[in-house]
Amino acid sequence: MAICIFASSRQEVFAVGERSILMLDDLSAKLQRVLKDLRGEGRLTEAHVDAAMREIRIALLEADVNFKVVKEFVACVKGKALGQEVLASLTPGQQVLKIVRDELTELLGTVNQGLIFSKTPPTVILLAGLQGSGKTTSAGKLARLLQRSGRRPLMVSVDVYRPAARDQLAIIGREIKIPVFETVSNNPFEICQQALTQAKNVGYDVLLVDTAGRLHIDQELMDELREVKRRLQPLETLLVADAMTGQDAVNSARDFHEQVGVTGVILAKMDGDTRGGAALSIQSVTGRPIKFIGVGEKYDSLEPFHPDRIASRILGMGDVLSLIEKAEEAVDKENALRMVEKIRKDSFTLEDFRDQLRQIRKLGPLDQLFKLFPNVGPLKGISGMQVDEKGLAHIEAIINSMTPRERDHYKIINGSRRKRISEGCGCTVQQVNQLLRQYDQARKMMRQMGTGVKGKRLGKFGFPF
Ligand SMILES: Nc1nc2c(ncn2[C@@H]2O[C@H](COP(=O)(O)OP(=O)(O)OP(=O)(O)O)[C@@H](O)[C@H]2O)c(=O)[nH]1
Ligand SMILES: [Mg+2]
Repeated sequence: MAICIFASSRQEVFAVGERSILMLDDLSAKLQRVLKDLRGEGRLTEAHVDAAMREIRIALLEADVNFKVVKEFVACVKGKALGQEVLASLTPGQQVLKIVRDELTELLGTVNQGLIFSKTPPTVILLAGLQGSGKTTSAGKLARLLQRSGRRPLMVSVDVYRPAARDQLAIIGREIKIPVFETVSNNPFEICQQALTQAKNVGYDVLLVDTAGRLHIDQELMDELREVKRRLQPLETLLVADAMTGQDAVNSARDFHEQVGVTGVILAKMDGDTRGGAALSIQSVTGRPIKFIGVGEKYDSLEPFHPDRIASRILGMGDVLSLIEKAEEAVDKENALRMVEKIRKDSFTLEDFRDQLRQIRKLGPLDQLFKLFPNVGPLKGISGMQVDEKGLAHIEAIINSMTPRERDHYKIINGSRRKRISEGCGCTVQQVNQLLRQYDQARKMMRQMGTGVKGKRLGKFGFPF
C-alpha cells in the first residue's frame, strides 16, 4: 500500500472536529433504529425494503430535508436495494445500509470540494447571502483558514448600507491580525476596484469580499451583486446560508444561485439547534457543493465539509461500516496481493502508486484509516496523521500527466519533463518534485517492509498484521 501519500503538503490540511455533526444526532438515532430492524433479516423481500424506506422517508422529513430530495433519495435507495446482488459477506440488511450510506454521501456531495485558486493572484472570493446569515464572520474565519494554509488574504467590505458593517469587518481583521482594505468611498463598485488594485500592488494572493445582506432576496441586491461580480470576476462566489433557518436556507441558496450564480456554499451556524435538513438538501437542490460549515462564533470554527464523514456519522454504523469495508476489500484483495508481490520484487511503479491511491481513497477518509494502524516500527506516527485529501487529488493529476514510460521509469523524469508534467496538470514544478521525492521515500520504506513480509500471512490492507 502506498503509504507515502500522507507526507503531502500540510499547508492545506484543515482539522475537522466532531462539533459540527452533533446536530445530526437526532436524525442519526432515527435512521439507526430503522436500519437495526433490517439487520436480522436473512433474505430481503420487497416488503422489508418498503417498510424500511417508509421509515427513512419519515426520519428525513422530520430532519427538515426538502421533500423533493427525500422522494428522490428514497426512490433511488429502493431501486438499488431491490436490483442489486448482495455481496457474499453481507446480510441483505447490511447491504441496504451500504446503499443508504453511499446514496447519503452522494446526496451530500460525494467529496469535499476545496476552494479554487487563480494561477494569477489575487484570487477573488465573493461572499453573499441574506442579512445576518454569517457573511462577515465567515469572511474572518475563511481568511484565517487561508492564512494558516500559507496564503496572504486581504479582506474588504462593500456593505455601504448598514452603518457599522465596515467597522465590524475592520474589528474582526484587527482581532485575527488580517488586513482589511478601508477607504472613504461609499460606492461599492469603487471600493471593489480600489481593493483589487491594492491587493495586486501589495501582493495579497486572495481578496475576500464581504457583501451587504438583505432581509429577503430583492432585485436591487441581486443587480448590485451581479455588477460586483462582473467587475471583480471572482473565481469563487460563496453563498453564506444560515443552517438554522432550515428550508429557508435551501430556498435562498437556490434563488441566489439562479440569479447570480454561486460556486459553493458556506453553511453557517451548524452548531446551533438545527435539524440538519439544510445540509442534506442544499447540494441536491442547487447542484452546488457545500464547501465549508460554520460551527461556532469563534474565528477558528469553520471546517471543510466532508460528505462521506457526515454520511457515516449520520448512520452511526461503526461495526457494520467496517464489515462493509471488509466486503469491499475482498473484491480488491487480489489486487492487493499483486501489489505486495510488486513491492517484494521492487517493481512498484508510479502507475501502481496511482492505482493504489485510487483503491485507498475508496476506503474513505485517510486519517481515519490511519487510526487503524499499529503505532510501531516503520508505521510509527501514522495513526495520528492528518491527510490532505485535496493533495491526493493533485498527486493523481500529476501522475496522470506523465507518459506511461515515465510512470514505469521515474528516474528519467528530468527538469524539462517535470516542467511539462506540471503544465499538463496545472500544478507547480515544486509539487511534482515533492511527489517524486515522496514516491522515492515510499519505495524505500516499502522495500524495507517487503523484506519483512516474506512468508507471513497478510492481514487487512496487505500488511502482515
Ligand atoms: N453559533 C454561530 N453563530 C454564528 C456563526 N456564524 C455567524 N454567527 C453569528 O451570526 C451573527 C451574524 O453574523 P454576521 O457575520 O454579522 O452576519 P452577516 O451575514 O454578515 O450579517 P449582515 O452583514 O448584517 O447581513 C453574529 O452574531 C455571528 O456571531 C456560526 O457558525 N455559529
Ligand atoms: Mg455583514
